[in-house]
Amino acid sequence: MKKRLLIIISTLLTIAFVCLDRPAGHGFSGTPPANKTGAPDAGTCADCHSNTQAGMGSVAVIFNNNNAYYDSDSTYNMSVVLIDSSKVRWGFSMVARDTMNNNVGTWTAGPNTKIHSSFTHISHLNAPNGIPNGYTFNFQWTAPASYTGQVRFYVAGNAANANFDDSGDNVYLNNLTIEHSSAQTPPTAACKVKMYLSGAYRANDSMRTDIYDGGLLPFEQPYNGYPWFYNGTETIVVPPNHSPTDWVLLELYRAADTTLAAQTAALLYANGRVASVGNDTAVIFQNLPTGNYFLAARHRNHLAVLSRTTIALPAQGNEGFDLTQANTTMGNNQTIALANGKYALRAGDFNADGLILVDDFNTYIINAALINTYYRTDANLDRHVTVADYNAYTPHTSSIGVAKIRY
Ligand SMILES: [Ca+2]
Ligand SMILES: [Ca+2]
Ligand SMILES: [Ca+2]
Repeated sequence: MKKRLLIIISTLLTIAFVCLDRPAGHGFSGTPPANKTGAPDAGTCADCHSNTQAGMGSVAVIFNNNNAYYDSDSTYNMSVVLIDSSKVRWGFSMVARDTMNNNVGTWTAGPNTKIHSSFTHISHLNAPNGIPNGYTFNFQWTAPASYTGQVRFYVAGNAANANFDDSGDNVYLNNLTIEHSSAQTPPTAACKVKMYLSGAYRANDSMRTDIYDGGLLPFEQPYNGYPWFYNGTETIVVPPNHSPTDWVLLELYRAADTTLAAQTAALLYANGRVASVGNDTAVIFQNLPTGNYFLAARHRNHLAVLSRTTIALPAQGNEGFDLTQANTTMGNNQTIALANGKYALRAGDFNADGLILVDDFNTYIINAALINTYYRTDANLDRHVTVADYNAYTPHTSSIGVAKIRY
């Protein structure tokens, strides 16, 4: 019973202490509450104090004597400079965010500063008072150990009038963007990709590997010619652990502006898995900045598709693109349902222009009988051009690929 009473008293004391942390009408001169930094998901000092950006002053972030770059795992001097000729008391709150708006790096407090909330933001401590015109807070920031790309510091500064009330204060917002040193290259990004080709699909979640098994798969990626003109040097040097179905060409487009960010040729395996040469499980994109990306998947004679959604890369876990699921590609009816309930790219775009039309038939009919070949009109990838390839093409005539990735 005594123990329970102690717990109740202790709880009441804690509540009282939390409330006292912000005495009515006395602002947050001790330390500010969390998430008042002006970052995209945060409030500002003006949530309590008046006059955002209303005064004649300013707040600025200084990074390492105005340096524009940082290196991984390095510590930098930083300052928050508040100026307002009409005020005498000073406070701020700041976070560092990557392009995905994650908190990044760690802080080291300096005079009159304090680190909060699992090191995610830094603020004033015991707001300096009675100092006219402005105040500069100094502290340090240490960059993440691994490549993080662009970092943005968001700051909210409070130039206060020391009237022991939220009124009469000027709140200023600013941010500073710092790039990663160009001397350090971005990391490789591993991405899971799964897709089926309707022409090569047989049954039981499996596609043909006749081309590779027949010794006809080129060792060098085949997308260097028209219409792709992809000049990658992906080459099979050591035989893969499993037989590939064919090469595919993958592209990443930036979510922000849908511009092309990266391309790579990779091997598609019988079970739909796509992996870079020498990698069993993932597609590797070299030198890919951190960001959100759409994926385009291209094959020599199937209709190219663009993912419906984006993912963040480099990925932390098993994130990726499973294009064998319904509604995973942009546009309507870009893929075709298979007997296993999964979806596949449509066979028959023999000239790979993003449309399956009569000119594809004309491409086919020029050489309607070829054996033991790696040829663009072999729609079912059995290494022969026969009427079976015409039959693989006909269900998909009049298919129109999404404009973004058509040639
Ligand atoms: Ca005030
Ligand atoms: Ca075509
Ligand atoms: Ca064939």
